[in-house]
Amino acid sequence: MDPCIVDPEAFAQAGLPDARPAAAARTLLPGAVLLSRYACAQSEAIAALIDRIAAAAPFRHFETPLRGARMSAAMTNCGEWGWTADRRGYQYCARDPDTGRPWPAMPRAFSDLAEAAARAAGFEAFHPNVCLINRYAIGARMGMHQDKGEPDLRQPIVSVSLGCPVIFQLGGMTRSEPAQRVLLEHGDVFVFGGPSRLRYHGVLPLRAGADPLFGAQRINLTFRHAQ
Ligand SMILES: O=C(O)CCC(=O)C(=O)O
Ligand SMILES: [Mn+2]
Repeated sequence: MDPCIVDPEAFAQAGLPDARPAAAARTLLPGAVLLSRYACAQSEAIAALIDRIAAAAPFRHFETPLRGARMSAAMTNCGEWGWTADRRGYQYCARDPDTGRPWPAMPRAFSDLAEAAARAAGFEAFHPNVCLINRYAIGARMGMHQDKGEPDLRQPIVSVSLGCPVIFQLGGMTRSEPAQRVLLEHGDVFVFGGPSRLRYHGVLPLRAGADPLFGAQRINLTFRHAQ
């Protein structure tokens, strides 16, 4: 084996932190940048913070306007605002509709990570005030959609993947344009803004697997500036 390539299994078995160096930023399309393994070093701290957030604002499967169907990913939020869905539509709310309480504050470690990733992808001055946390069980997916509910489209979206790998679909500005498939693995951070800010995107059903830290699921943190 090439001595520069670290076997992730060996690290997991030895119980050592994943010390693989982050690959260079890869621009997939103008404004769409993949930072491979960028969040690996923080993943245990992030997992603990997600547990605290979910204790105050539990994961739930939002109902949608599509004849009352529920999202297949379970969701919660932290930050000043939270993304929500119900039969009437999609909206940002300052309070968790299930508990009536404000969403848990966004941990500094989260906003620091998201801002640094945005800078690494070429977006200065990103100020996330929402972190939507998506939890995918095996088989859960997210259909093609645009993130267009945020008034300031100069601010990018920063998307952190943890746990089981998934195929992300990166499409065009219309639903019918063909999408490229991108493998998102544990620790990968995908940033899309500028000319890619309104690209359609989604994830294919999560395939069976087991991550050493997150088990048979995938977590996605989607940082946005809303309102
Ligand atoms: O899970 C992902 O990678 C994408 C999530 C997403 O697009 C969203 O929450 O709007
Ligand atoms: Mn999205």
